[in-house]
Amino acid sequence: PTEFQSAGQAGFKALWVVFVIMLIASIVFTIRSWNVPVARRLYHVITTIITLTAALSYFAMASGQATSYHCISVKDSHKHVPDTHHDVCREVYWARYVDWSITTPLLLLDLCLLAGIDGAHTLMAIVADLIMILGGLFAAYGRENTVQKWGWYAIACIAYLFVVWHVAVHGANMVRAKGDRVSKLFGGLAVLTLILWTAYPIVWGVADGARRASVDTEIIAYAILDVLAKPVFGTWLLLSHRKIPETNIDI
Ligand code: RET
Repeated sequence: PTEFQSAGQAGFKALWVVFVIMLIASIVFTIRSWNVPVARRLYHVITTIITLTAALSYFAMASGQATSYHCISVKDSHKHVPDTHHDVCREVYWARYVDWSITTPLLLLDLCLLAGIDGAHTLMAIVADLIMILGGLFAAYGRENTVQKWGWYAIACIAYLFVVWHVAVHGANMVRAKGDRVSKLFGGLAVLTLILWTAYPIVWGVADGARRASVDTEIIAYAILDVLAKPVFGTWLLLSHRKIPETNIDI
């Protein structure tokens, strides 16, 4: 007997709601970018691209695209029939990985520009980030519940630690040169980012990996995280840097 795990009413509703939120955020960020000094307009452009990309990705998911069933063989839990398996076919929204591979490097770029991190470390952080996201994609389509799937998951988690090191640890050292006000803003945004980003692999492990949470629960969990990591993060950054001229970008 094959078990199918797919989105229901609640899931679709959440996808449409986040689509609208991302669209509104993109419009507001665009309008606000018009009267920002050129030296700081890049933050607005980057952040608008982030929410716009998410809006498109959510449109694809909400309209029923960008998903495919992925089946894995799971051992039956009945103790008296120890050697039987059944297939669990679950909807995997691959649009998320397209979205994340565009938006997470841009989120890091926002933080790197703010902290004044050099080009070498910025590029390394972005490459580690791409390995993390694409590792997650390979893990999501890993064939069995074994080395292939969880090996990619482990590689992605190690890449995530590189991201944290390059951006949070190195960034905290670099930002001091920009003074107290930028340091405080960077510290706040970095802590928010660290907490939110760490939740993603946990949701993934329970939902996509172990298949212990329903597809609707997964959609809602990612929806909350995405709204906090994109429009809320973006609003915080774009409102704060206006009052701090030391956040000017040199490129
Ligand atoms: C995966 C699974 C593999 C291990 C790790 C992951 C981390 C994902 C992260 C995603 C962040 C997404 C954001 C989206 C924007 O709103 C790919 C789930 C470590 C950190 C911030």
